[in-house]
Amino acid sequence: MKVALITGITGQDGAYLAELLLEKGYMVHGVKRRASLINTERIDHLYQDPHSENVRFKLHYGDMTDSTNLIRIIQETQPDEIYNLAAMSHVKVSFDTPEYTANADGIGTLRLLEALRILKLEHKTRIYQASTSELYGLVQEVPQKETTPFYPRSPYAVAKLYAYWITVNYREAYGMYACNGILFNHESPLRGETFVTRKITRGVAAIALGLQDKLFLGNLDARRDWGHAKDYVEAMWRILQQDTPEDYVIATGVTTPVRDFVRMSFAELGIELKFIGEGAAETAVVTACNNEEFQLPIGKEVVAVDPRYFRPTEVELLIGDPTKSKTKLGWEPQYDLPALVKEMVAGDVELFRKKDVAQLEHLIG
Ligand code: NDP
Ligand code: GDR
Repeated sequence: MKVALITGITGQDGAYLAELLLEKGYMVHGVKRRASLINTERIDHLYQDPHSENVRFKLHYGDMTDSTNLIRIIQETQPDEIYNLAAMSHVKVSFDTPEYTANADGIGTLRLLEALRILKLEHKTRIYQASTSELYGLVQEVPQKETTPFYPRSPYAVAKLYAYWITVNYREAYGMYACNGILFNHESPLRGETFVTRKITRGVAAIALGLQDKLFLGNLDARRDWGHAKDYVEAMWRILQQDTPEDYVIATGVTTPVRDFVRMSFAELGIELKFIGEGAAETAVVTACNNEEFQLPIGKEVVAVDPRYFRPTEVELLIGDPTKSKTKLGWEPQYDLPALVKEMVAGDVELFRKKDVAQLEHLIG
């Protein structure tokens, strides 16, 4: 039985990847942080009683900022594959916590690579690094591919740039099977609530159900290449199954402005919008409501721009060229953007019907 270790298993991608690897027959170990509240909601359905026989899913307390702990977990689990998904992954928050972000996202990757060398596992264990389209930052080339120069635009992206290159360096210096997946934005109903897509689909569901008045957003002009996390974890696995270790761009090749994601999400519930004004003064009002269940008054302002969500330096345009991953990995996404939006909006409507979530204003997005 193959053994995998996933850092960041409690996150969006960790949950989908753990599910995939269990389906493939792996023993799955995950690193989880201690938190004052239980933070395993996304993976609770995978939990197996440690007292039962043939347990294939196990969690270990750990943190990317603690080398000794990572060494001990790797020594105990002796993984064939490590998926390094753990990170302070919010671009805007990284401007508030730059040093911590560098430590967890940048040096954290080095800690894992060094742990493999210290434990003499560098020729046994394959390692996947969760690299990001944020590396491309300020546009140098469109669409962005494996050879496009990097120009990071946030403390998060700079930390991930270090992680990218240290992964390449350990591959070249020590012959390790270490790879970067340069993944463009990928979303799902499990997406963290402060990333823009989930913030939008939650907001749309809450507004339609009368639980929220308005959705405040930042830069509506930013364009992203959005895919589905389920498709993207399949690519992670494929990257570690090749004969030779290489880096791959994973993307859909389609880019869409945030404004259109808002429009599509409201339209999913039969609510049509008109955007008025520009920049920080832009708003959106309801022009039609074609759903008996969700009755919003025509002319109601449901979206407004709040400059506090603007970033000191923004990434305006991301669009990936997935030719290499399609050709070499045989990877093909199953979801397009309309299918993603549909699933996310339906998921949030369902969620709000089940429980009254009154803490929306606490989201800092
Ligand atoms: P999430 O934010 O949903 O999950 C991040 C995970 O990392 C969580 O399990 C979190 O734990 C854990 N974590 C954070 N800090 C630490 C730490 N110091 N030590 C141990 N664990 C930690 O991210 P995603 O699932 O969306 O993304 C997975 C990875 O892929 C991240 O590295 C992200 O930067 C990268 N990425 C994501 C993309 C996307 O569009 N989703 C695109 C490209 C790259 P906890 O639950 O306790 O907070
Ligand atoms: P991103 O994702 O920064 O691309 O990083 P996010 O969803 O946070 O932002 C996407 C774009 O939307 C604009 N935006 C807003 N963003 C948030 N969060 N909240 C808002 O209210 C809002 N309004 C507009 C942003 O300015 C931006 O342009 C994600 C993370 O998952 C990273 O970890 C990952 O590496 C990259 O995707 C690829």
